[in-house]
Amino acid sequence: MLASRRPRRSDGDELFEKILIANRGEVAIRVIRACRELGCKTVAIFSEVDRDALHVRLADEAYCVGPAQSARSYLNVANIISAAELTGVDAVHPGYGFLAENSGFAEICASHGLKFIGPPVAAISLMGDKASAKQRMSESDIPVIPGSDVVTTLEQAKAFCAEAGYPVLIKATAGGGGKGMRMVGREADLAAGLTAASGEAQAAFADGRVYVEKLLVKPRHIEVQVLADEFGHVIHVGERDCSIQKPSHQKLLEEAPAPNLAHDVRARLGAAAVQAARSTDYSNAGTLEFLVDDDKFYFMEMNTRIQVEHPVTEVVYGIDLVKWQIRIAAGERLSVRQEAIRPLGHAIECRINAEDVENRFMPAAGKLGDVIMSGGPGIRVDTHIYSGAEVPPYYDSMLAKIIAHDHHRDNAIVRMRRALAETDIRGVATTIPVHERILSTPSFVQGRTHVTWLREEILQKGPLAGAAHGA
Ligand code: MV4
Repeated sequence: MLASRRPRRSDGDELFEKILIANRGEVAIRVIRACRELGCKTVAIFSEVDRDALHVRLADEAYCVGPAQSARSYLNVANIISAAELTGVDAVHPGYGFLAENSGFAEICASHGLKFIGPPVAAISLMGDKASAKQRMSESDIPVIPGSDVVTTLEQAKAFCAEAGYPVLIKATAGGGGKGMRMVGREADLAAGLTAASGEAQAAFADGRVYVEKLLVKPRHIEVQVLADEFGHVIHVGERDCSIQKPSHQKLLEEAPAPNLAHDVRARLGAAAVQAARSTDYSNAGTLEFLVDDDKFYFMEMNTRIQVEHPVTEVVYGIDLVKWQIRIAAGERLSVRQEAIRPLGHAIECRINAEDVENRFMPAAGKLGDVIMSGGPGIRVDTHIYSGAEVPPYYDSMLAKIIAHDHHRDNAIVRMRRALAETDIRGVATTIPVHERILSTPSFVQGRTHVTWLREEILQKGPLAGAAHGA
């Protein structure tokens, strides 16, 4: 059945009537909340193990799209499109993960008359290929890390490395997230590095192409939030420092603004992000990731979705990014001018995952006991868990995000320590102990972290105090 849909209006006083949220967990709830405040009805989807999930309860309607395994439910395009048609929604919000950066899914939505709440298909595909993304940015005068083209022979790799100097980093064209990445310190190890990286990339992405970059030593990961409407108006909403990541390259703690960032570097990052979005005819929300080395920065990749860490930007800039995603997709013009985008204070987000930090962040599924979340002044908690809920082993292990906001970074840190102390999640091990350690480490308090800081200053320094949390 193909439900009739109202024509969309461009004057912005009318949004979608009903939106399907193609996701689960806290982000599904985040989107449902935005929809409700905008007056849009919501349709949730769920897998067989998510019947009692909070996103299902909070939506106006909910439909089961398959068994527990993501490939058969949250990634099941046919079933998701069927649910959208059956319920007569006019738009689909993909959240993050799952189908959010799948250009094929965005295309299928469009061909079924469903507005995909995200960027154009062409922008998703361009940025999904790390080599083409880097090339486009380079052509648009955005600084990129010195690197080779795709290397198909050892000789090509050797030629680049001899010119750039060791150490180098081999990266997968289809990669991102660190998969298929190999550091090589000398020419003698280059062949083995190429074989390993290419093999890993082939296994992970069915695409073994790799390229080589000069290795940056102790850079910071700083990303810039952009918003673009469908009429070519682009703004940036400041930066986030996401240098604190697990060995698997998943972010653990993020903050806005980035501490100790020179004014001119901040301004140049913002301008580069806007230019990058313009050069790809971008629309909707997106994030430009950069590696920052003192006063130099380099484009790393662009995420064509709303990100997990978007709340730190929201609280510091007083802007609802998810509502803007929906408004932009509905054809509204961005009414905010760049000059009006001003940060107020500082925000830190801690990701509370069901993981055993002592056991290399091993995911910990199971039935939760009592769950007590924090709150009070300057604390926002985005979560889908509740006392007695099941944490299924099939999905991402993130249970909650605690966001602490205050006028100054030092106070935001104090506030986050208070929130972590109040939080009591029984039944599974969580990342709370590692956050407590991070927040009381002097170099963090001084704002002197970088991408290898967590490993060097926290994980290699022995067992965590307070590991008695949880189970
Ligand atoms: C790098 C780098 C140093 N030099 N590239 C890691 C995942 C992928 N997105 C890119 N990554 C890196 N690329 C060059 N040329 C260091 C990293 C890196 C990293 C980057 C961001 C956040 C955490 C990281 C942890 C280790 C290495």
